[in-house]
Amino acid sequence: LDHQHILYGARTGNCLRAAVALEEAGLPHTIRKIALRRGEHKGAEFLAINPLGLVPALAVVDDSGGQTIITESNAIMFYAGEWAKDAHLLGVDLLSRAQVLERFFYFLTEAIAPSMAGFKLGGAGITDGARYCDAKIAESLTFADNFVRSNLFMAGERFSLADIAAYTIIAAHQEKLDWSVLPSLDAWFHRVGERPAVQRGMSAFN
Ligand SMILES: N[C@@H](CCC(=O)N[C@@H](CS)C(=O)NCC(=O)O)C(=O)O
Repeated sequence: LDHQHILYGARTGNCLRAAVALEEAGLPHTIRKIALRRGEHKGAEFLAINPLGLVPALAVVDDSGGQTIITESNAIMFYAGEWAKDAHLLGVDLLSRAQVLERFFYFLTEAIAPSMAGFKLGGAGITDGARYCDAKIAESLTFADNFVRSNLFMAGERFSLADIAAYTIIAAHQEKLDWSVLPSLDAWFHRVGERPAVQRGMSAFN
């Protein structure tokens, strides 16, 4: 069964995580940029794809032209991970999968969710709240140095969805971290940043 994949998005953390996951999975897709600044995501054409008016959205188009839309960046990441069994983005067995999920949800709940909250607080003029979120994110990311002290990657010796979640949020906050005390995280950040699929995904919406 041949499916065509179209990723709708913009250069934001949620879209980049989805784009990197598709690239690491080796899942062929086309990119369709949505101009957030022009409000394209609130226009009728995009609302027909995602009525929430949010990116990313992945269209899975079948041979007869019917399409299924997957929204939520993390659902798109799991789709990519399941699609490419050989890429082992979700671990290789029950235990390694649990370890991938443990680290994936660490970055999602301890850094990415606070980052979304901070962004919204900042937009609402609640700058103390935004600053508090930023401090929490820096603390969580600093702790992550421990995760890669004796492993190549966040959930062990294999690259996984946990590394993708970590990489995009760390890239967004890299100027707020004291890298002099994060030697393992620094080495990991370069290791991941050198992956061609990560580079392609990170520049998908340029
Ligand atoms: N929970 C969603 C959040 C999606 C989301 O908030 N997307 C942002 C860009 S990162 C967006 O479309 N913002 C436009 C708006 O809020 O008007 C996900 O993880 O995909």
